[in-house]
Amino acid sequence: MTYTLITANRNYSSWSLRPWVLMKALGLDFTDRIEPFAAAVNYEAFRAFSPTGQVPVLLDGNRTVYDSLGIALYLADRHEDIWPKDEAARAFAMCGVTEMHGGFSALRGQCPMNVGVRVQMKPHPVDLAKDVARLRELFEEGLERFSGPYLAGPDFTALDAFFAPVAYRIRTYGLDVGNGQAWVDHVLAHPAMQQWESEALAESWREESHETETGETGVITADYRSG
Ligand SMILES: N[C@@H](CCC(=O)N[C@@H](CS)C(=O)NCC(=O)O)C(=O)O
Repeated sequence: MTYTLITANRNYSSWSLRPWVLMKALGLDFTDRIEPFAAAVNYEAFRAFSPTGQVPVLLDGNRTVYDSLGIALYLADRHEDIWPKDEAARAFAMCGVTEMHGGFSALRGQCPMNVGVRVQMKPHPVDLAKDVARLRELFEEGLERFSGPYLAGPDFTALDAFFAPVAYRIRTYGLDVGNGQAWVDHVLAHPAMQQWESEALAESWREESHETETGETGVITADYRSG
């Protein structure tokens, strides 16, 4: 029996992208089920399959595994290569994943993922500037210590998956991550990320609250969505 991974809109759903790209990049077989956002809040509808009323959710037989970090940890118990093998790289990856999961709230709040759109941003408030500086530091450290092209060495791991939505945000909002841009370019060119992006651009769903949030960050200079 294969897994079923339930995710939402490619264009907006940053938490969905994490396990999706991890499973794709590692070649794990799964049925890909999309539950698009139908409203600004989808709690009641999503409660039909998710205890938190949120996506992503992984179904493994009759077991429901939820939360992007819960899913990554569950998969790591069953499959090799979710974490780097090298002990130092593994420690770096685990700390980075948990830092992303519990932190970067200014980045998440002020730069919502909107894959197909480009924005000329207003000047960064202090909290966002701190998050961007920390991203730059983390990316540069990973690339320098483990020699790239991924954040914790030669292979795509959970660390890259957890920052994959950030790569789209960096491009959408033109955030400066210094030499960390090499990772952004590399991960955006990964076949799994290319697939996610082409599906995002083809989507015809538009969710007003996400669009409004993006518009508030500055001036929209391009929208590559064709759907
Ligand atoms: N901590 C959760 C957060 C999940 C989350 O916030 N998911 C959003 C979609 S990206 C959601 O389902 N929102 C419900 C809604 O928009 O109604 C995780 O890591 O999976």
